[in-house]
Order: sequence, then C-alpha cells, then structure tokens
Amino acid sequence: MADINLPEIRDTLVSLAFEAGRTILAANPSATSADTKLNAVDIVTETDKAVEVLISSRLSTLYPSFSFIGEETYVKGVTTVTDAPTFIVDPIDGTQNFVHGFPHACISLGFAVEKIPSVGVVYNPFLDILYTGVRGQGSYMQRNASEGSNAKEPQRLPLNGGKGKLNKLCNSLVAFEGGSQRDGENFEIKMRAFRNLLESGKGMVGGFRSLGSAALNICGVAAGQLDLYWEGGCYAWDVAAGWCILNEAGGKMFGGNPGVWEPELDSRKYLAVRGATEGQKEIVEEFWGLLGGEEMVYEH
Ligand code: LIP
Repeated sequence: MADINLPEIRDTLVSLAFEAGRTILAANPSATSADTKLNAVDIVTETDKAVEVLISSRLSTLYPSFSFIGEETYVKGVTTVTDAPTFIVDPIDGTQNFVHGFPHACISLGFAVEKIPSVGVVYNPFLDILYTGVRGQGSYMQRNASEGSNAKEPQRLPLNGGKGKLNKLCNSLVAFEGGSQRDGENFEIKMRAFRNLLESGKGMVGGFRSLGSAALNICGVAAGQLDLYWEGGCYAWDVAAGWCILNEAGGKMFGGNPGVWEPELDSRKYLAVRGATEGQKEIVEEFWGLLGGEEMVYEH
C-alpha cells in the first residue's frame, strides 16, 4: 500500500468519471437497446457496456499490474475480490434511473487494496455532483464538478460538520432498495423487514427513500443527508467506491445481517451508517432487531 499513490489514482478516476459522464449524457436511453440479466427488471444497456470498456481499457493501460472487476464483465463463480490492488467499477449504477431519465445514476469507481476500499469516486453526470474519498485523507462532495473554473469548492463530508448524535430509527431518514431479485427467501426477508421498519409501533422510520443507486445511497449517508442505508443483493462494484467515501466521512459500513460488525467487501449485504458523535452501535442494534434474527444468503 505504501508505494501506491492514492491521490494520483483519485485524480485519474475523476477524469475518467467526467469522460464517462459525457458518454452517458450523450446517450439516448430510449433509443438504446437494453438486455436483461437475472430477470426482466435487471437490465443492462449498450451504454453500461460501452462505459465499462472505456474505463477498463484506460485503466489497464495506465495501471497494467492492477486487477479490474466490473459489473458488465463479472462472471458468476469466477470473478472474486482478492487482496490485489483492484479497481472495482460500476459503469452506471442506477441503470433503471438512467433508462427512465430519472437523474439519479452515477459512475462508481472504487479502488481496493487488501480488500479495503482505499479510493472512491462517484459521479452523477445528470446533477454534475462528484463525491471523492481517499483512505486517510477525507472525503468531499463537489457541485458543478465538471465545469472547471465555475465548479463550486469541494465540501468536506459530512456536510455541516455532521449532525452529532444518532437517535432512534423513528427519528431517522433511512434508505433501502427492493433490488432486482423479486422472489425467494431473501425477498421475503426484505419484505418483512420493510414492514417492520415502516410500521407504527415497530421501527417506524422517520422517512424512507430509495434512490435506485447503491453508490448514491451510500454517498447520501456519507454526506449526512441520510442516516442509514440497508440492502441485500448488491455487489462489490455497487459499494466499493461509496464505502471509502463513507469511511472518510466518519461513517461506517456494517453487515446487512444481524451481528456482522465488520462485513467483507463482497458480502452482498450491507448497512451503511452515517458518522455520529454517539448512537451508531445503538441504531445498528435497533435495526438488526427488526430483522427478527433472519439472515439473507447470497451467492458470489
Ligand atoms: C442497482 C443498485 C441498486 C439495487 C439494484 C441494482 P445497477 O445497480 O445500485 O441499489 O437495488 O438491484 O443492483 O444494476 O443499476 O448497476
């Protein structure tokens, strides 16, 4: 790790994110053909594939000795996250949003060393908002990010220096996602959890949101705009970049199943919690308590 220049990698990933962002903005998703993967709601467009090719080819030229994992070239049971320095990339996180022109989709570019998220760049080209994080060096959000001299000053995360204590779930703004798997035991567990989180007399979260992009949900938690984000079923490329940004903002990633305090990067079950002066452990335990001891199980 000592001889890897993380800020240089961040700068490379930022310029790649802007280039990918221009490709995404130039695409006409309604005229772009979309294939399906797991089922009819798990879609991939030509633009997802083109952006991944752009990013992987640039990175393999610039950093030939580093590994690369991308959503569109992942092979089930074959692609694994190892200890090697690895770029972990989702070319468009929030593909359903992209296809519908709902402006919450992003390029998610992570870099992990020994499976520790060490650089994160998440860029929403529709809103021109950039999130960056470098291990040990803080994380930032920048508006009008691609506009050169008109770009706003990067703001250190969490915004407003954080909001202090985390209270109970009923005082919290919580994000969770339905995900693309819409059957089976994991889906049933999620549906029971959603009910417990929303129902009066149980968690009754103060508010619930689904941005449709894991990376943007995590960045919202890093910024302190969301208190928590929970999802089962997403992959390392959905979370790697945001995880670094979250850590550097004083937040923490816990496991999506009860009792997992230090989740693996590719565990596919995550609970992101914003930075707080106190109450992190308590709200995680309150959240896990609403899962009724049930555990989601996902293959890699
Ligand atoms: C999406 C995630 C989203 C999740 C979806 C999907 P994609 O990524 O970010 O949070 O609920 O199942 O994985 O497919 O748009 O890259």
